[in-house]
Amino acid sequence: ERNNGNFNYGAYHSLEELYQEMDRIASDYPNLASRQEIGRSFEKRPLYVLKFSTGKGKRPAIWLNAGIHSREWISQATGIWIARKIVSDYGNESSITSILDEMDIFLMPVANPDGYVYSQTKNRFWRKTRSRVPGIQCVGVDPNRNWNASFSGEGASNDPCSEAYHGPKPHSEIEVKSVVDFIQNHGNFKSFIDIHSYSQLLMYPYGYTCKHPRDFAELDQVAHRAAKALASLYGTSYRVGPICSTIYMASGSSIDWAYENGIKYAFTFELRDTGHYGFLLPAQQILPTAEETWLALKVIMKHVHHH
Ligand code: ING
Ligand code: ZN
Repeated sequence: ERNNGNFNYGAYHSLEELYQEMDRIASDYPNLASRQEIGRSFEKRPLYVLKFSTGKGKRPAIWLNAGIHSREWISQATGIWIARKIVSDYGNESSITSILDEMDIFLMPVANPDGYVYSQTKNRFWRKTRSRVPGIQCVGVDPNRNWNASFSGEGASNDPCSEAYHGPKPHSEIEVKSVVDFIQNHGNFKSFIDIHSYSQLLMYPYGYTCKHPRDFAELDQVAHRAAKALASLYGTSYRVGPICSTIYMASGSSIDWAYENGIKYAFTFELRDTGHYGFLLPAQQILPTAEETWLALKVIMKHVHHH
């Protein structure tokens, strides 16, 4: 087994460095990981997903989504750390080994690459995509209001200049459409987990209504167990609940779309911290954040595997 080479998992990286590291993970573990291009961004950057699989065909699968909002850098950093963790733990740690013996994991560490490059080079606090529409001055759409789940309902904005602009139509953003098409073509996803920052929350549907989902009791119980595992490492405390009553009403989000399309185990994390550093979480917190988050993810993934 190779080491981590030059890649420092305790630092924030450029898109190019993250994409290179994804490639290296795949080439270090060719029987376990592969990097797939699922489309191109508005600015024509590749949209890369790492597939972790030990079998053939369309096994039941888990989608791990990070970096949909570009300024939430701890999300992309945690995503790439998880990728390395999966390949180095397979065959050495029993829970990830048994999950991957029967299921596939798809991990997208940078779901909004145009926004990430813009946040790294021009405006650190850029959240949206970088799409442009003729005749409209403001750039970008909130890619977590653009999914076809109560699209343009409460908790999204019609104003193209808003940070929560839902876009001209559902899946108008190629970054969103590419994931939707991939998941629908695959047809066997059991879980969709979207990773944001910040606020230390672990949430499940719905965002577009405060009505409880059909699977409320089960999702709430799994989320509480996951949050407990997360806290066991460094004491980081998370609040748990449906999006609507835990953070705010939000329509057109990825996990509401997943849940309404039959992917029952739909969760979203808001990683560290609770606002002291906010989006500017110091790099020294990347490794502890990723490690504690992994414990929560394993609780969820084990539950998905057993159900
Ligand atoms: N928060 C999320 C947002 O998109 C969220 C909260 C998550 C809403 C999942 C709906 C669904 O506003 C951040 N920080 O982006
Ligand atoms: Zn976000």
